[in-house]
Amino acid sequence: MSKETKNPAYPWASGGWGSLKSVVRILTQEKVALKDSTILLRQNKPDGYMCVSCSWAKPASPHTFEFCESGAKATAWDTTAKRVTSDFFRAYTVRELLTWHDHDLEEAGRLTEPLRYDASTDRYVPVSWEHAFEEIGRELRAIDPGRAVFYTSGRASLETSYMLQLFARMYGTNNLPDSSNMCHESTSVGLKEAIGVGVGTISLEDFEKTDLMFFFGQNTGTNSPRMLHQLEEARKRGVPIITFNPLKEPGLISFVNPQSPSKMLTPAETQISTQYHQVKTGGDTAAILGICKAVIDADDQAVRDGRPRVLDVNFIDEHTKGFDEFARYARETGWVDIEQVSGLSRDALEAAATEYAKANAVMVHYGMGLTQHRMGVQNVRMLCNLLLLRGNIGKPGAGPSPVRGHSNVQGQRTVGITEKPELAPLDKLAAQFSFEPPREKGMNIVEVFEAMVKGDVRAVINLGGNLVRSVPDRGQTEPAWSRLHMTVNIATKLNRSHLVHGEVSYILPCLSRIEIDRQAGGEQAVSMEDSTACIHGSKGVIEPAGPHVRSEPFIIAGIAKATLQERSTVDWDAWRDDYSRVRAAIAETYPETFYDFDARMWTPGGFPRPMPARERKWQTKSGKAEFMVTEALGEDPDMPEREPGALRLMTLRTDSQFNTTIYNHDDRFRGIKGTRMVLLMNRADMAQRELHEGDRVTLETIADDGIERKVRGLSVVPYDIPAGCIGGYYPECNPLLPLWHYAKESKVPGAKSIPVRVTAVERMSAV
Ligand SMILES: Nc1nc2c(c(=O)[nH]1)N[C@H]1C(S)=C(S)[C@@H](COP(=O)(O)OP(=O)(O)OC[C@H]3O[C@@H](n4cnc5c(=O)[nH]c(N)nc54)[C@H](O)[C@@H]3O)O[C@H]1N2
Ligand SMILES: Nc1nc2c(c(=O)[nH]1)N[C@H]1C(S)=C(S)[C@@H](COP(=O)(O)OP(=O)(O)OC[C@H]3O[C@@H](n4cnc5c(=O)[nH]c(N)nc54)[C@H](O)[C@@H]3O)O[C@H]1N2
Ligand SMILES: [Mo]
Repeated sequence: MSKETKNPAYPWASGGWGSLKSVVRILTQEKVALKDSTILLRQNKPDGYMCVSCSWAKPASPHTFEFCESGAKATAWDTTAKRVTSDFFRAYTVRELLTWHDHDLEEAGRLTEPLRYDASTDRYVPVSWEHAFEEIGRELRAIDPGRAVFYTSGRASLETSYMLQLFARMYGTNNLPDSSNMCHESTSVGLKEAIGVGVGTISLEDFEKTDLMFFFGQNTGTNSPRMLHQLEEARKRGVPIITFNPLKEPGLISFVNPQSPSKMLTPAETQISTQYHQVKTGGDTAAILGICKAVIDADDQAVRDGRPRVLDVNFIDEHTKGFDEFARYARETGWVDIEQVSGLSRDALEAAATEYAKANAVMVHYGMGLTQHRMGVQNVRMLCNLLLLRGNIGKPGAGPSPVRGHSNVQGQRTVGITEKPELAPLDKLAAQFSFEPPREKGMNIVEVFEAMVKGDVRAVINLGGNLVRSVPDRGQTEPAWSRLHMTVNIATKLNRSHLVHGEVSYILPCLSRIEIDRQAGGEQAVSMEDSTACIHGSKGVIEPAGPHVRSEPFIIAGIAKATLQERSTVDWDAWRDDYSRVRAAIAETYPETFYDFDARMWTPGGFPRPMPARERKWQTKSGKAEFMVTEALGEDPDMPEREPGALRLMTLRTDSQFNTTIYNHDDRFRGIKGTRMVLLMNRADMAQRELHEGDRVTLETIADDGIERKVRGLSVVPYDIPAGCIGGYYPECNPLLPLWHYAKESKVPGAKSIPVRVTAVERMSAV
């Protein structure tokens, strides 16, 4: 069956009954008792726990059901009744477990005991926490700190993150990469240069005041579904939504609120996007420049006609730098080039520009479709150009809105997790803790793996994550991982990165933040920052997964104390026993943001971080908001445009996964069932290669570095996707992504534009 018309295999709106069924299915699969499922009602509430799924804002007056299908799945996954105990590791060797699918490893259940790899039996065997800390500490002391790496996946709380960065720096390294290196680092770099803050400037209230929204490369229905509430409300006020996405994602087309009983009975859909532009992958810089060009042309015409200006000239004069040069560039760039690179017509882009010019307050939401490209930072800068033309930053209802991924990925940066020394308050830390922090730059994820491939990394401490699955170039990076001297994994569930282990390897089971965290100082709470830069408290509500499972702060404190010994000026035991002491230290380091932290973290809706750009104070090099002339229209220098048969592969998420965690093998919204080994392809591209639905193909990366990168057995699905662009799933397609194919200025891997060709074909269809 073809998937070319409007959501053919998923012909109804996102949300609705499909969503409810899917929630019930996972609660049953994970054996979460129905009475326990009421914990969902405490999700994202001021007195409850913050969802472990996405980072979307948590309103001050939440809906009764302030959770979504994705959040319910993530909760069920953590609160599962299934357990991995020492019996499990007695039953299976690591070699056997390496043959398991990612889904099956995590599906085995929650980790319950600290484990150490035993080479003589090829098994993980239980050890005491004291033994684990002592040996990890001893090993770390024996290593040059520059060759140890401390990775954070974006779930860890502000308290844990602050402890980890301080520990790493006292130990002697800024090697503090985090998941944002593969995600919104293009935002952190691009927005910072343009407007002086590396995060979005919008708040939830802005949704009530906006009169136009753009979406670029963000799949709301799957990845931040609670945001659909705000979109639905804005649509009711008649706010237009203009979307740019190569795929017609159901969640961006229409929505039935599964939590609104009246709508479930008479399933009225809310139309989400009022214009939908199927831009070519990597074509956004050109598309946005086209909109800018049309707006500037309209302004030129208004000047000639003596009509009111289209540009916000006062804002441009007072607040920005570089306008004249940018305007010249936009006027001089030809429509033919813009149309060719974006894959969109001048008419379509002018239609978007017409809406833009009418609106007083415009928000731009965006995600991985912009950031994970060779030109990822440039995409973000071009977006800022568009906003600046009409003063759409620092006024109600307007601003850039990078929709963040993991639930505290933004917050980790706020409290010092960064490999860039200039972004960490090193002088302050030095004075506060009387030590000399390292000043040299640490490694980001790409640099870590480049060094690892060369054999220059000795140990990796993973606070969450599954790097052998999530990073590029599996053919090189996975073997490099297995050559590490030490791998330490602090995790809730078993994954492949634990099995492709170093010589000394530990799995340390930690609490999920849905669980009650009891320490000597009583029950503890933690905090995190959402996508709109608001900081919230979070308190666990269910019993821990087992008596030997420990909190992340407990584990970091244990490793830090054992490693640093008498060198440490921190009383790690005291911090472990009472996290308000950690919060006091955070408040001392960052008084402007975190004053009175303990009390303010319970503010309904969270407390906002100071955000100079919201007040039109620009902490950029020039002290102004900066326009940027891009180097090129967005052409990817790694993409051999002239090679016949070259295709751009984007790697996608389904509604049944959270990054490398695979809940099941369906992609409900895109109409794919039971397999993730698919290739979404335009019919014209299929015809050109004489491919039929269901044929199995091999993809090969186009590169001239002599390394063969292939993924075999991808089943072809005809799909409504621009010609020359194809789609596959993350992480299955990661072997195709070269480590050197990343955004130039941010080093975010170009996961949405991998140059590939189809090689072998296994014909499954009767021709
Ligand atoms: N349920 C669930 N929720 C999640 C996650 C999850 O895996 N599952 N992951 C979390 C994390 S860490 C993150 S970072 C976010 C990710 O959330 P998103 O930012 O939405 O990322 P993706 O799902 O990778 O892809 C985004 C969209 O970009 C489009 N796209 C691809 N290439 C281009 C392009 O060149 N231009 C444009 N305009 N669009 C393009 C794709 O069609 C897709 O709709 O979600 C978070 N939330
Ligand atoms: N090709 C391609 N590659 C990509 C992407 C893409 O779109 N395409 N997206 C990139 C993005 S945006 C991201 S963010 C990265 C994510 O990459 P990672 O951070 O490496 O991966 P995750 O899948 O988020 O991590 C999953 C593991 O975290 C552990 N975990 C879960 N909850 C907790 C917890 O509360 N505490 C601790 N300590 N551990 C926990 C579990 O053991 C689980 O197996 O992948 C990137 N890689
Ligand atoms: Mo992410």
